[in-house]
Amino acid sequence: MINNSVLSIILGGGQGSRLYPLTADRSKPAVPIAGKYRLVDIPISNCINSNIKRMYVLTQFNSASLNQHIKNTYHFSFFSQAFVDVLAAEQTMQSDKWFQGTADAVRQSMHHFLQNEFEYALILSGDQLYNMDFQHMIEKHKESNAEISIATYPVTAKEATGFGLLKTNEENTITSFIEKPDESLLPDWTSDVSDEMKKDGRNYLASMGIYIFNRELLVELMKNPDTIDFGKEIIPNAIHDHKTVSYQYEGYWTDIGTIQSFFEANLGLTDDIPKFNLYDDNRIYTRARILPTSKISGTLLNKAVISDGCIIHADKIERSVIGVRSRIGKNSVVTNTYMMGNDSYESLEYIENNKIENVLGIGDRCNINNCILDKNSRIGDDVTINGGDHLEDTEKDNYIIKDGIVVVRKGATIPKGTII
Ligand code: ADQ
Ligand code: ADP
Repeated sequence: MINNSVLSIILGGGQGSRLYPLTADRSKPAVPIAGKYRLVDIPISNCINSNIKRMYVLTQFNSASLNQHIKNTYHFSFFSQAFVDVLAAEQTMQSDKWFQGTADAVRQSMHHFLQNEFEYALILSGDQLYNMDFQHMIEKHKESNAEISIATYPVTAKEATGFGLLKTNEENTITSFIEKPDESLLPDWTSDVSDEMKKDGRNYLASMGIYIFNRELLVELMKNPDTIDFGKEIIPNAIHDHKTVSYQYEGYWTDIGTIQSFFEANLGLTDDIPKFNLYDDNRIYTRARILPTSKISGTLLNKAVISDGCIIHADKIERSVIGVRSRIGKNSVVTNTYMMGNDSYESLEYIENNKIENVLGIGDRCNINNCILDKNSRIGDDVTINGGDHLEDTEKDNYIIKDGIVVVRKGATIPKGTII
């Protein structure tokens, strides 16, 4: 039975500038993660696992790959009311129709939501890695007679300035809220957390950007066109007039909105016991591609996550995530790298007939370290890419360097012999 009282709204991304160049020509929810998924699969799967099966994904671009992915992945029975619909900002970047912020995105799409029956709107961020049972949060919301619930997570002082912070009373009602406070204000914002959290220095209660709103309240709050963001305006104003409770989450949760956090979250999947566990009955759904198994020859694999359909001859792959249909040539060494893989294969015949010098994937005798290789990129033979703090932020036609991570653009070629 599908839950008809909850409608899910997934905030699929602003202009995606922090994830540039991965968002250069695709919308943020379509960014590939973990070798075979896309960012949007995480919140959608959490909803499906929580038996919430009516979802809207709000995004700035209506990219072909996002629509194709959603259309090809989330098939529901003809008789079901379940759906995943993408709603994109309707005009160009220059136009003021562009979603100005999270609340504005919801406001501009409100007429679509109101065509559905629902009592509670579950508003989710599209760029977070976590596994959460939303039903439990909804039960707590109902039990406490709240009008708004905010999922919260204890964080350290170092992390705290990047989040909305809040304080609660004994009943978990939120009494004050500040969006991304200045460091100097932090001493006023500590919370009473469990001993275990205290031990880790996680003394601040952060908003996870996951909200439940009662339908009528959301309609009312969206009437004020001056409110642009949930964190900046809606929540700080609403807590004074409407019962807003904190739902403290205990599991693993991380924001993957920047190149660095995106990179670390992906490589974290190679840990012996990853914090985000894909090896679980709580499935993360994605498109079934029906690819052959991976073929690996003469390669030392250590902490490697290898997706389907790869052809690998490398000497070594270590602490790396290798995406679907990846090809890696002889005597190459790949470390600390997220290779997203390819959309299609390049046959030997095609390579020969077209005299392709830099074939899809990584060539022979390459050394690739601290790198993100976007899809369909070509790393020629004898290329060395050694990312790290010694490299300055750079922007080139075929790659960029951000926080020491070398990001090779989608479809770009790094010609043979290049040293970065
Ligand atoms: P941020 O993550 O910094 O803080 P924001 O950039 O507004 O907030 O993003 C929230 C979500 O909405 C993200 O998934 C983002 O991609 C998406 N988004 C942003 N602008 C959008 C737009 N114009 N249209 C569609 N989607 C858009 C928020 C809260 C904090 C909280 C953190 C937790 O404001 O209080 O602590 O989330 O990560
Ligand atoms: P992305 O946003 O991932 O970079 P694109 O907009 O290029 O992707 O679209 C990629 C989508 O098209 C994927 O779903 C991929 O599987 C599909 N695709 C691309 N090329 C082919 C192909 N030759 N055969 C089948 N599917 C393809």
